[in-house]
Amino acid sequence: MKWITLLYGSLLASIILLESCQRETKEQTTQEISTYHNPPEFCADSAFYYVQKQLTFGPRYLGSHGHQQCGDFLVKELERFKFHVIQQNFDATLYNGKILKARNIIGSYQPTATKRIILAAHWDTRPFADQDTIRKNDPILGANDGASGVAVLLEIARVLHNDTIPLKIGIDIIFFDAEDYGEPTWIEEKNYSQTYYCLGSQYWAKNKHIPNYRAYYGILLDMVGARNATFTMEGNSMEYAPKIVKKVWDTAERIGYSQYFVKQETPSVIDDHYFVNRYGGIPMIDIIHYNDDNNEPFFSDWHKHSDNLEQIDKNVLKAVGQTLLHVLYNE
Ligand code: AHN
Ligand code: ZN
Repeated sequence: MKWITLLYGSLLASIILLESCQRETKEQTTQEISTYHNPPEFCADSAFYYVQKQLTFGPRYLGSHGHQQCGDFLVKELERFKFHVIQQNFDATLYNGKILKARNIIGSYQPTATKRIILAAHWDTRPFADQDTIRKNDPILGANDGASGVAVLLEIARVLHNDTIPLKIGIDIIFFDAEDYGEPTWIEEKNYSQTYYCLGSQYWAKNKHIPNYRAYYGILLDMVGARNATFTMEGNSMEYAPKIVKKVWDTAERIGYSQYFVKQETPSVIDDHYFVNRYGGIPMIDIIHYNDDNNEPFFSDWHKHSDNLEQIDKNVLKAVGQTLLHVLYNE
């Protein structure tokens, strides 16, 4: 009985999405028609639905029931969109010496195309709320820190699958695991020789899912759904892939999203892209909600219980997703 309800639910969701989102029709100049390719529309309602859907699994930290369930859902969804899926299992050694099972999920569009672009986000969530004042030991829901990036990428997969004209380039969507199990703030003795964040990307960068795998460049999404988001030009992205930063920020500006994509350089962040650049040899940028107004580097609900659905703004998901589609369709 339950699967019938589920099937009916997703069917209903698909119908609603089909009605609410249609292909973009924009006025173009003659010159633009020959040189510029307008992509299909990124559906903000569908992306929002994907955030909601992930939250239904509960917190999704390593070892949790929600983590297992959500991972299975991501694989199924990518396969439904005819992406070729590889699950990369590995053992994650935590800051406390414990070892937990983890998996990177890689979905490939046009797996045989040689020119490839990586789109990535972490799919696990933080097991503690160490930036909060209450229930610091309880896991967070990670609507923005986790679910938002994954949601944008699932919607891109849906759009690519639905388009009648396939792109010539290949796209690899990588959902990195074990990004957010870094040592909690109450641990005094920190081991500065390594970070216990970004364990999935550290593993992938040293053990690619395909031998001799290469990509033209990569784009990482981290915390891309909160209202009033500001995506600044992050230091490591500027150091390793300044041209890609420029391309993405120029594209956002061109289509009217400069309120979110701010052309201002901000300090380096250690995130999954750092390890892909450093050990993986692939230039990768990070689109990350940076904001140090209140001495916190990221959005104000970062690593707090308030990182829930209420913080998510469809318009922000749309700005990021539509910008990415414009970039992809013009490669
Ligand atoms: C550090 O806090 C060292 N880097 C930020 C990576 C991160 C955590 N992204 C989301 N959660
Ligand atoms: Zn986090």
